Amino acid sequence: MNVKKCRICSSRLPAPFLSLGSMPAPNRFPAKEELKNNEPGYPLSVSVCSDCWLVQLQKVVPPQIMFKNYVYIPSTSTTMQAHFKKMSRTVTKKFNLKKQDLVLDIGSNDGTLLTFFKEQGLRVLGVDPASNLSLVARLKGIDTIEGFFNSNLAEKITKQFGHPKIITATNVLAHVSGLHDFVEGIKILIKKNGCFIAQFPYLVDLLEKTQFDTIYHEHLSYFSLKPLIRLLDSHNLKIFDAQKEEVHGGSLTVYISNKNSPYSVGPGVKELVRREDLKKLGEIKTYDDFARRAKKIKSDLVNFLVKLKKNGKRIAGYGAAAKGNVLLSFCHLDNKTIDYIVDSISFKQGRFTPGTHIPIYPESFLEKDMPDYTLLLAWNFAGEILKKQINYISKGGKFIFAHPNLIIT
Ligand code: DWN
Repeated sequence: MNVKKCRICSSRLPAPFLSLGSMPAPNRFPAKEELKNNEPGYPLSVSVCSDCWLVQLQKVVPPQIMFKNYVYIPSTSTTMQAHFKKMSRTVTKKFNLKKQDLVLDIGSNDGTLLTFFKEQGLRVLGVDPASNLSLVARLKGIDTIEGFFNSNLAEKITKQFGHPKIITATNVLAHVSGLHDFVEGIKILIKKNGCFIAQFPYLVDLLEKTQFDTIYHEHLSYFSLKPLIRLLDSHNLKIFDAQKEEVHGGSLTVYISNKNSPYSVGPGVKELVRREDLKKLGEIKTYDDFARRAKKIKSDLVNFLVKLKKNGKRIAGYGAAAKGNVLLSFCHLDNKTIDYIVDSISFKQGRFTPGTHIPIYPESFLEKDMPDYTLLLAWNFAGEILKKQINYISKGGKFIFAHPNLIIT
C-alpha cells in the first residue's frame, strides 16, 4: 500500500529525500531451503511532510507480513533487560502505583517489561500481534491479547479489564500506520487521570548520528516532538513530560495525558522543542544534508571493505538486526563480502539474511573462526557486544563501525 498523504496532517507528501533501494521485509530471515524462493522486495524511501514535519515512509508493507511471527526479542539483551527493569521502577514511583493498578503494554512482545511490573504486585495485560511472542509471554504468566491495538480493541479492553492507570508502548508508535485511530484508542483507555507512556527512537539522534540504517519498513514514522504534539493535540491530549534515553541509539520517552488531567506540562518538553527548532527540523535542507552524509558513509564503508577483500582479509558481521539488513542492502554487501553474521537469537541462527543471503551463526562461532574484521551491525549494543567479545579483540580481531563515520577498533 502507498500512503500519499501525511499520517498526521493529511498534507500531500513531497518526494522522498532519501531512497535506500528495494529490500525484503527486514526481519524475515529465510531458511536454506527457502533461498531459491522469490523474495518480494519493497522500495525503501523516506519523506518529510512540509507542513507538520513528520518524517515517514510512503510504502507500507502489510503488517501481517512483518509482525505475525516476530523475531525481535529485546529480552535477549542484558542492556534491554536492565532498561525495562529501570523503566518499571521509575513509572511505579512517579505515579505512586498501588497493588492491583492495571498496567497495559501495547506491543508487549515476550512480556519482559510487564514481568517487571508484575513483580511489584501490579495487574498487567499485554497486547501484541505476534503469535509466537504472545505464547512465550503467556507461558511466563503474562496475560496477553494477540492482535494489533486500535480503537475497537481499546473499547473491548475497558469493558473486560477496566481503565488502565498506565499504558506503555516501547518501540511501537513508529510502526503504526493509522496513527489517529491508535491515539483514539489511547483516549478511550486513559480517561481523565490515566497516562500513556510512549518510547521511540528520537529523530534528533537519528539525524545527528546519521543512523540511516534505522530507516526500515517496520518504522513508518520517525518522530520528533513537534509533529507528535500536533497529533496528540488534535485528540485533546498533551505531552506533560519527556525524557531522553540511551537505548537504540537515542530514544525519547514521552508522558501523555488528557489535556484536562492534573498533570502540568514540565520545562523538559519546552526545552526539547526549543532544541528541535535549533536543529532546524523544520527545514528541508536538514534532510538533504542527512541524505548526503548517508551516501558518504556508504561509499567510505564499501571502499574500505573492497580494499580488505583485495588484501585477502576475511570479514564477518555481528548482529542479524533489522538495521543491519538495511545497511547490507543499501551498501549491496552480500555473502561475497561478508562471510557470515553471528547473532544471539536462536530463531535467527541457521537462517540467512533477507535479500543478501548471508548465513547466521551463534555468537560463539566468532572467536572460534577468528575473522580478521567484524562489521558491527548491532551498534546500539556495542558496549555489551565488545565486552562479550574481549577474547576475539585480544587475539587481534577488529570491529568496524560504519557510522557516524568509519571507525576500526
Ligand atoms: O523497533 C524496533 C527496534 C527497536 O528493534 C523493531 N521494529 C526491530 C528491532 O530492530 P533490530 O532488529 O535492529 O533490533 P536489535 O534488538 O537492535 O537487534 C540486535 C540484534 O543483535 C539482535 O538480532 C540480537 C543481536 N545481539 C547479539 O547477537 N548479541 C544483540 C546483543 C545485545 C548481543 O549481545
